[in-house]
Amino acid sequence: MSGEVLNAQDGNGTVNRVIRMGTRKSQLARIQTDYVAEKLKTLYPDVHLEIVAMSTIGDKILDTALSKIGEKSLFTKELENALERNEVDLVVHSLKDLPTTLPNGFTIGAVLQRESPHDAVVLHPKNSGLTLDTLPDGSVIGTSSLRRAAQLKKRFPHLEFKDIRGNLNTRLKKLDEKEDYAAIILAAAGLKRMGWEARVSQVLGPEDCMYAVGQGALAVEVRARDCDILEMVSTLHHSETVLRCIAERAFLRRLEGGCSVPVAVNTEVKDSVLSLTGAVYSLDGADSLKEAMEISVDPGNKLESAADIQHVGVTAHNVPQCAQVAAEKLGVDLADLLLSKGAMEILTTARKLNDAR
Ligand code: DPM
Repeated sequence: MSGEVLNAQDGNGTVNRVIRMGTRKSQLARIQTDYVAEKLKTLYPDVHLEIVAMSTIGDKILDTALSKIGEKSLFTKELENALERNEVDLVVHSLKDLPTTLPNGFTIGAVLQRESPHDAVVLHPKNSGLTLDTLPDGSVIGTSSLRRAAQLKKRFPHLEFKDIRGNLNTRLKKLDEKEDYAAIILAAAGLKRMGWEARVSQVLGPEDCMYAVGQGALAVEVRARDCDILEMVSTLHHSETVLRCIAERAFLRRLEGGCSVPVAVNTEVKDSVLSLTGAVYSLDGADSLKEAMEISVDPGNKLESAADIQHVGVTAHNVPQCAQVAAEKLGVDLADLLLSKGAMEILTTARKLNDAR
């Protein structure tokens, strides 16, 4: 694999490898990739990094709600093609944009420490000082996330919800320069990375809006067989984030959910106990199922495990296998509990209604 990439010997006989990092062209994607590049540069000063930016389907189709495009891996396919053709060696993604089942031959080689996973309210400047509670009746909130709309419709029945698409810059512009939206909902993590924290008027806690699977965490996708790169990026793993995200992704995978279903989670690790709250919603939030479970992720808690296996697409040799097995089991068990209470009916109806919109 490494034979495909430029290798150069320097005077000391150490290998100066050129690592090509693939990224989407959006400003957020560039910022995220630069962030990972900085981390790698610090850890491996001899490695030469090159950044290759490309457009994806998700970037090209800007007028349709994400959940309506009906194409899996909206933001990832072109980048994976480049990875497969050895045009790049790794790709930095927002973990929440990565499907729970990756195409054969790829793996998530690093999950970095999570930023705030919560959603945030960004107000039209004229509404400064207001909250979702105090916005006038009929105020229009912009979001194309079925998950956000479902939870917030139920919690704030006086508000109305409308799709809004485009990258973060486009959305903020649509909010500020028109009168179409009273506020928009965005991930706090993305806003922070863009340096727009000052625009956050309200961060939504789990009682208002639980977050999406993987939200706030960065992931590095690599070729599963590229051991050199896999080992290199594995030093970026953040154990607690890895375990939380394995549980969340296992939950979503068991529910057969993609990026377009109203599924939300909340996770926490405390005293070696991983807890997961998971919920599914009808499109208007009127129907919902929510349950919570926890499991010990103490490395002393020996659960049977096969060595060297991926957990919902994640390869993390340096995180205790038994803890990863436990995290995956937690996600699957919680999904099974919700399924036994009728979660599939709620999701199937939501999917049908969304397709018919
Ligand atoms: C996914 C969703 C959205 C993105 C659906 C959801 C939001 C779509 C929308 C799966 N991916 O959250 O329920 O608001 O119309 C996305 C963002 C980030 C990663 C932007 C955002 C940045 C935060 C992060 C789009 N993907 O959610 O505000 O790294 O988690």
